[in-house]
Amino acid sequence: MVNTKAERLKQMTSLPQNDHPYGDRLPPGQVLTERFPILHEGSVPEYNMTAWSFRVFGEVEEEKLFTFDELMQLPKSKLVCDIHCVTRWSKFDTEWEGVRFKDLLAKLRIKPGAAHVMVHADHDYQTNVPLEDLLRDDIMLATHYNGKPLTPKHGWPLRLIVPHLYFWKSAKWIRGLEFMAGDKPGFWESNGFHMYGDASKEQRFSGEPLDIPEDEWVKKEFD
Ligand SMILES: Nc1nc2c(c(=O)[nH]1)N[C@H]1C(S)=C(S)[C@@H](COP(=O)(O)O)O[C@H]1N2
Ligand SMILES: [Mo]
Repeated sequence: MVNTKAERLKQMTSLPQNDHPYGDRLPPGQVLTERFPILHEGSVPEYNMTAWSFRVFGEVEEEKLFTFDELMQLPKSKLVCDIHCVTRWSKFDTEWEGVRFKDLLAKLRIKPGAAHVMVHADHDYQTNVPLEDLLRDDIMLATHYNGKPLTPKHGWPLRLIVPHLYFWKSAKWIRGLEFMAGDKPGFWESNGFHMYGDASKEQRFSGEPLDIPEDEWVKKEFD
């Protein structure tokens, strides 16, 4: 009988769901939390902001390298959204501030064939999102949470917010966007997570066995 950690984990994360008192607002299989869990692979990056840069490359007419100040010249927006982690916690009404993806895109010259984006982040974290999804009004490169600059553990100085997909798509410590013609898996997507990750459709896994050690998967810290 196969009973690897990954198998058990898969069973654990596909338990029948409870009643949902929040209606459609709480996606299937999620549990509401008031706290703000911290989840990531590896260590929290430290930055010298004078050396920090943000690179736009791939299917673009012109590669670009932005300084943090240059990005901060773009229009600022606010966003209130619910977030949903694949490890089953959801948090309602999180408040972010930053630059909308759309407002950054307006400064770029993307090739017509670009259809997907690989979001590149420290330390060596990537996640893929269809370009169309990033055009929504609620996609943000966030600098602030709850009226304060992001804490290092939550992604300072810059993180992506993609509210409608599981939160692993909302990369912390982002350093670049690679426009691509075709889709490619990022870090978790290469480790068995779903290529798209729609929380409302419970797209947690791709169907491949997970090869992530359980202690890493369940490791949690809170602010
Ligand atoms: N760079 C980077 N970003 C990341 C991750 C990571 O490991 N590295 N983990 C993702 C996952 S799985 C989640 S649930 C959220 C957690 O964000 P939080 O720690 O602010 O709650 O960050 C996402 N962004
Ligand atoms: Mo996550």
